[in-house]
Amino acid sequence: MARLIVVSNRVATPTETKGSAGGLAVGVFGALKDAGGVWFGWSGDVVSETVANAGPTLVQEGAVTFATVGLTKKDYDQYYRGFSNATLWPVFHYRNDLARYERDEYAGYRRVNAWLAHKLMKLIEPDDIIWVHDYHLIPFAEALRSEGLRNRIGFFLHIPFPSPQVLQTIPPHDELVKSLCCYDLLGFQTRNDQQAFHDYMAREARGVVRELGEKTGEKTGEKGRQGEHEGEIEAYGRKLRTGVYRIGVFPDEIAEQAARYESRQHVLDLKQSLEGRKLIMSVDRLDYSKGLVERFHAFEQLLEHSPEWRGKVTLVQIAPPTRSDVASYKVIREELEREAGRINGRYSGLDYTPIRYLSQQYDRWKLMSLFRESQIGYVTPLHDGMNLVAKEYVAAQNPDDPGVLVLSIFAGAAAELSGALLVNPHDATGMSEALERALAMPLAERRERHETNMAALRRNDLGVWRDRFLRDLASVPQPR
Ligand code: GDG
Repeated sequence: MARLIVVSNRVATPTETKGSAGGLAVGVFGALKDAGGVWFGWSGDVVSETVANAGPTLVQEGAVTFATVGLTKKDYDQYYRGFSNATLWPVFHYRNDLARYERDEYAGYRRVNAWLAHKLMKLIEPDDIIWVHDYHLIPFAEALRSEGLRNRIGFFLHIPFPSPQVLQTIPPHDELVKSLCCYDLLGFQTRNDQQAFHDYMAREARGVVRELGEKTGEKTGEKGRQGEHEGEIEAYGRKLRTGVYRIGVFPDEIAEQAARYESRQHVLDLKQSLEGRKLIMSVDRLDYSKGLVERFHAFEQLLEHSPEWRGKVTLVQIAPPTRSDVASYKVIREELEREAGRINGRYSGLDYTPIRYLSQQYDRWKLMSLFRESQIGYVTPLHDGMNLVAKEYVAAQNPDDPGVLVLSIFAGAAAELSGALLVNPHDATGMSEALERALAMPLAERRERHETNMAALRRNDLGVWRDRFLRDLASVPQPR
């Protein structure tokens, strides 16, 4: 069996792969453990040039080598904070209004990709399969190819792929797409994202796009393949495959842990403090793509238009800050604090605060047990590649008395979770109506919706996502 090399902007630490950090790290590590190999990327540290050049630092854990490098301040500013998070992230989430373009940041982005690729070259063996993750590393395969590498290289985009006109707001859009064509397999979260890429390839890059049709589970006998289209592209002198691979979770493990933590002190404390009120739970990295302000406004409308709910329902929003040195993240944080304060000022009582806004990180299993305790999972991003919180919320419910998922149509997860109440995050009235409907939903309907969602999660769990991608990558012809 070929070894696997995983490349991602950040590398999980060996401890994080043991369970509590998050599903993705555990899922990817599972594949690495089976095949043996290397997990390569940035350590998360900003270091001097001498230290950066001395890397990578290698840590061995069984058959897996964790190989990490530090970044200099300049590299961090240009590659990570600049082009990745102040250009690509906003544009790929349809927020061109928040994006900036600086030529030297783009140059830094390409320089760091080339430097990382050069560092990795020494660790690659001839039959290794290379799996690169996310928007920070679009030019990575091109850099490896220019060092002469012939191995199979796949890329999975965790975030949406924008429509061609939106992508074109990034001045070097054509170079980025040409770089993507140096991969052998491109994986997208949804059919929409894949289609947007195909549209660009056909219309702007004048490539040949072949839709190879929909794979059905019946034809292949495989789990979780329904609705997953395959494509083949010929462009810039290369031939590559595209596919839809919807990322999932391990639902039974989450259900088990959420139930195990149910009687812990933090849950009892929360229950006591709610004094019988209904609980709406939201958890997101603090990011403008997650639609937090719009969500607060819809909750405010519920209190405004349905006075019977005042004092009877609490929204807990957990939002650990991320990328706080990027200007637009400071703005969203201030706006959120202001809006939570304003709404609470309007509707609080001496013993009631409608929104509890917690700007901090919580333990993963604690979060799952809070999900289980709540009546509504309120997940309303403006754009989201998949949104794992929606899936975790479903998995954490008590099947005998499940909560209701209120989910944005703009989350990739909406294509699978047909048992959710789907909402448009730009429609505050529609969202507040959905909240009301969820709060009053009879048990039989809640159970039915939950079963539908759980079946979808089991059909396409994290293992299915990972194994399908790797199997498809292994089956593409070896590049010449
Ligand atoms: C990107 C794409 C795509 C959140 N707060 C805490 C915490 N979390 C965990 C959640 C979940 C993860 O972080 C967030 O994943 P999401 O999928 O919701 O969103 P992104 O971070 O934006 O991820 C997204 C994903 O990649 C995977 O492909 O689905 O669309 O944007 O697991 O539970 N975990 C802990 N404490 C917190 O306070 N422990």
